[in-house]
Amino acid sequence: MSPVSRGFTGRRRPVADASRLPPGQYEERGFPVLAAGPTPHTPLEAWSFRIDGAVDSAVSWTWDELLALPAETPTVDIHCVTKWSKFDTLWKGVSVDTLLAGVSSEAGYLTAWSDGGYTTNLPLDDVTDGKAWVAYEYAGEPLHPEHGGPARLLVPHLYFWKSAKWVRGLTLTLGDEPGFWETYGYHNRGDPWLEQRYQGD
Ligand SMILES: Nc1nc2c(c(=O)[nH]1)N[C@H]1C(S)=C(S)[C@@H](COP(=O)(O)O)O[C@H]1N2
Ligand SMILES: [Mo]
Repeated sequence: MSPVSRGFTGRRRPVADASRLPPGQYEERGFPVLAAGPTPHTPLEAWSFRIDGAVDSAVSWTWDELLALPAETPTVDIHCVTKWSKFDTLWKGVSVDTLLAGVSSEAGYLTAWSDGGYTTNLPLDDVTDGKAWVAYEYAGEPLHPEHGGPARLLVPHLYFWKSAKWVRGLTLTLGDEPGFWETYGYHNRGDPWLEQRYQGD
């Protein structure tokens, strides 16, 4: 008589759409905070975003200049390597395509770097063609400092460690140079659908 919910125990509720859950992940309805260090607090007057490295000439934007660029409002699912996934997160930010539009480069990769020293590496192909943003709003509010405000990288199709919080720039590189977690054994690319959690996966 009473319906049995098979396969679900404890506080984990049934997944609304299991086909959106990559292998080994569970659906999280809260928004966990994960960081390897303390939350930096850079004043917006001192904030800038810079694209440099293997480029013909570096470009940078002040906070006001970033906000003046055309923005997008992606709704995306996010997947943390610690196994939580969160569906339908709503962001506002500038597409990396827009930031790279005036940049001429032979680079195949980039290192995103952040206030506080965090870095993560990505193939250029994983941040172009509408796949990544520099996001400064979450759920209609300015991005909370704990979640990477004033601005973070958002690369939702890869594990969330690639979405560098407090991001300040992208350094383009000719070769793939491991970032913070990648140096500690995490996978270089981190596709959640291929369960690329650690080197060798
Ligand atoms: N600067 C910085 N960005 C970071 C991290 C970090 O430690 N420092 N952690 C990464 C990891 S492992 C995850 S899962 C997400 C967590 O983002 P959240 O705290 O908004 O959930 O941020 C990523 N970006
Ligand atoms: Mo993570």
